[in-house]
Amino acid sequence: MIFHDPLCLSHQVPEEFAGTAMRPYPEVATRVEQIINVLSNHSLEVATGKSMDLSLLSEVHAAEYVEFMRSLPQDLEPVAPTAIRTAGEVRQDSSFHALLGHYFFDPATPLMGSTSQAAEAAANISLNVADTLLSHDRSYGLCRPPGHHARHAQGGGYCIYNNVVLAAEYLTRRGKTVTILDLDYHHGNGTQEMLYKRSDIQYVSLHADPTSSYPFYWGWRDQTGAGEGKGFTHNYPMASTSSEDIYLNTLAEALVDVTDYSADIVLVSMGFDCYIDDPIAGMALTTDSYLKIGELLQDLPKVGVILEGGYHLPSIGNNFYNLYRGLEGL
Ligand code: Q9C
Ligand code: ZN
Repeated sequence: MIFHDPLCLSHQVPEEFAGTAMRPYPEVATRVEQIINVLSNHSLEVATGKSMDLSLLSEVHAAEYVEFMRSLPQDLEPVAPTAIRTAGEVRQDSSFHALLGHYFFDPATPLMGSTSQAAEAAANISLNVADTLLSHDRSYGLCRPPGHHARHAQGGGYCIYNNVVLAAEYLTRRGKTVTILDLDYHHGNGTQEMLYKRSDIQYVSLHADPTSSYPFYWGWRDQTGAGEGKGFTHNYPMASTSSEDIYLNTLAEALVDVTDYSADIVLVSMGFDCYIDDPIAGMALTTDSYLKIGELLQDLPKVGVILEGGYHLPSIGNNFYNLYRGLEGL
């Protein structure tokens, strides 16, 4: 099953702050539309799925953060924080801009009136993917906005809710062990942090070296988990310009961790921003590489794919389809 919800397309912010000037926002609705186009050209249907119980959202995330998102006015024009609260306090009567800087950790994730609805639709898709995996071997979610940078009580990095962590939590509550395999170009700092002390969800990530790539402060190789979770986080930082060869060899290495852990279900936190022409990244995967990646994952018994980043248009459609082909053995 491939899940999509038209509400995910309603979050449309025009630009982000890029150091000295604004630039067009790369996380556009067209990304998902182009994936759906390619899928329908191959006679593959996407479904909206069921309305799932979203109360889990306020457990995986701080309830006050979810409440803040739900309180945004429907007619809010795109806006990003001007100050990030790295210290100090918000108080009862703190202004909207004060709260924005409290609930977001970077200035490049603008919000608008439809953002909360879009983010809940993405969360709902992710829960549909998880639920489907209880009875099927493969499931795909075209989630937008993406999720893996989102923290327990903060958004950032184009992410509002951590869709893949939500799916993983849904599955562990039904007795399953889960691996999250994160193939986005950027490290999933939110995912790592939310799972760092847990042993029932393994986190394995390939990503660009944090010394030079967003999110900069996480994803170091020696971050391997803490407490109960010691040894259940595996980071594979790579040169930010890595070739297909380096990428696939590193993936083969990381898959040893995955097979050693032998989770009931593998959720792939799937970004397509390692693609050679991605406008905000720098690696060199091709459309053919995504078929190879799918084939490398083909023997895993149960796999769910949750969309994260990937900003080159229109290649994202064919890249997604090739991953699908590899995973399905088509
Ligand atoms: N000069 C995801 O792929 N800004 N998020 C980067 C680069 C934030 C990426 C600026 C990138 C977030 C889901
Ligand atoms: Zn990314």
